[in-house]
Amino acid sequence: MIERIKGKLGRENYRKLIAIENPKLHEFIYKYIELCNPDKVFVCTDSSEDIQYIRERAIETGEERKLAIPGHTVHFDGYYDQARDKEHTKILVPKGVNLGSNLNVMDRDEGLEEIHNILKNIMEGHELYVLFFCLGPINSEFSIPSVQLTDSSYVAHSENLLYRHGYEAFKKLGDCERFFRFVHSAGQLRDGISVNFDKRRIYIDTEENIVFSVNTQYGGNTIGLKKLAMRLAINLASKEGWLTEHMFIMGVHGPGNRVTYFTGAFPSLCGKTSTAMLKGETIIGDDIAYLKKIDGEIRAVNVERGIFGIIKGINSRDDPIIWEVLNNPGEIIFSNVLVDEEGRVYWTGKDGEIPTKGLNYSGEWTPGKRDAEGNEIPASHPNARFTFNMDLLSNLDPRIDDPRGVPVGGIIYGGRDSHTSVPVMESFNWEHGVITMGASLESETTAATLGKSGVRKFNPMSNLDFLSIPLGRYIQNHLDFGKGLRKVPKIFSVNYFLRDNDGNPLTDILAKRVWIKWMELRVHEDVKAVRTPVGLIPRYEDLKLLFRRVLNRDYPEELHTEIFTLRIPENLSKIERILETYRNRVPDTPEILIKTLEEQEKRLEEARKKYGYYIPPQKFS
Ligand code: SPV
Ligand code: MN
Repeated sequence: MIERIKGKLGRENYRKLIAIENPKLHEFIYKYIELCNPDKVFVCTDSSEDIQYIRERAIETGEERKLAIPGHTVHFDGYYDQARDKEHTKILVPKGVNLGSNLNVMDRDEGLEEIHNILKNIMEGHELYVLFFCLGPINSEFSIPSVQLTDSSYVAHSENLLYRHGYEAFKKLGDCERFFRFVHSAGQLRDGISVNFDKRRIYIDTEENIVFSVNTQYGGNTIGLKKLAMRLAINLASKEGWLTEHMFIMGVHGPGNRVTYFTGAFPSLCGKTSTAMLKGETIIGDDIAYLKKIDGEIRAVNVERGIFGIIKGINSRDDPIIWEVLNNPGEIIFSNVLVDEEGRVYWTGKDGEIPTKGLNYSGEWTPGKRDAEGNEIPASHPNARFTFNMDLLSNLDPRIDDPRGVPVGGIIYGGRDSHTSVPVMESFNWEHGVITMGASLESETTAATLGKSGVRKFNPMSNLDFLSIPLGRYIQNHLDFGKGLRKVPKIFSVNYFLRDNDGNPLTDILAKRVWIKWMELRVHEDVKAVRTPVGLIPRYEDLKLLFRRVLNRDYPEELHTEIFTLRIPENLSKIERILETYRNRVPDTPEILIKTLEEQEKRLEEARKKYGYYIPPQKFS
């Protein structure tokens, strides 16, 4: 067998591989070379020549095409392969293990058998790329070394932009078992696009820390180090006593040059990246964070080094920093946007006009084009994305690669909620925040996952899609995490999507710049807050000052009253839904969760008796 594998690798690649003295790593790589049977194998080290080779392969294979601006390329995923496929993403569970009904699971033996059958000879005629990365900063207690096998040059190229290179780190590490493993094949391709999407499978084996992904190209299903690694890391973190979260990390700049770090968990397409990118602040990460308790404080690192961001709605006014990057030379992969004959890209919400013809994820496109089901095809998919390394950003926080991470001052939970929560609120304490804000998070579904958009869904910590441990245990881990700290971070909720009775948005997109500054002041107790039955809200006078200072805008008291009115019926029905879920569908729910929600319910009932169903904030001051 080894001779056959050596033949596929060739001398140079074999040399690169054995320079890492790790038998477990070799065993894994050889096993899947043998099974997938690619024509040849390329081992990508951290060298610029190897990284350049992957870039070139992405063009040669047709998975990417060059665009007009130097460094820019475009990739198209298949028409039916435009988002995360939750239905076919499964955690493999050994017999006798029960992860509860909130997770999509499958018997491990059956899953492994099925996926190994699909993988057999799947790479015939393809080149396999072997890549090494480090999740989290290099040389850090947060680091998780990872190896990716993929026959997609687009996936390999994306990962080279999105993650810290880890070949040298693997070499230093030598013989070790604590590393993540990913096997991906795009399967059969036509014009550079996966054709067998009906056999798309993403299977997660936490026993051996391997994720398999086949017959798909969409990044959320294929970029092993992103959401696939996240499932492995949630399981590992639970065993080792830390947290893996669907969170951005940002530095918020307060008075006197103070920088306070926040993490924020939002479901996909709910303003997570745009918050992390707010003007005047600095970014550490926009999607995934590892959190550890170090010396009595919570510290966080960005697992990634690049952004796979949603492009819809990016314009020069609301997202000036990303806009600048996207319109200048630099290494960027656009996916599922519209491309015109001159190689310029367009997306929904971009400044200017969308042309009347071009190429998109459905092929040649003109307005009014319909798909096989009769649906009108937009110029650019709502989940179209850009991929770049964060070095292109002018607002990159200098501590991005700090091996000790940054101290967390505040944690934010946000969702897409048209009618219940106020725009910004602070919890009474850690437990109250974890339970009523994190564990009770609901959000309307978006185009980031396959299926209908706009449906209100329970999504605790915005992390439900990625859980690989029982939900009750996951929440208990959060409750425990706040114990034994010198300084406990404050927990906040935000809601950018509040609407009036006619369905009109109540807050402007720029108001989030004010909410974040208020939260920063609260972390340091620089302003007071108003106690309501559900949490602490801002005082009118503080927001008035901040609106003036941050946005140079007036902030009328009527607006404050409208957006901070406590909506009792909506809050009560939310608690009812959440309690129903935890009581009936989460067998290992911590008792304190039920108790805390019941107490909140009681406070709401009492307030209703005293002040009515809709209570303006002045009543609580
Ligand atoms: C998300 O959907 O939460 C993303 C993109 O950040 S994906 O990689 O698809 O998960
Ligand atoms: Mn995400």
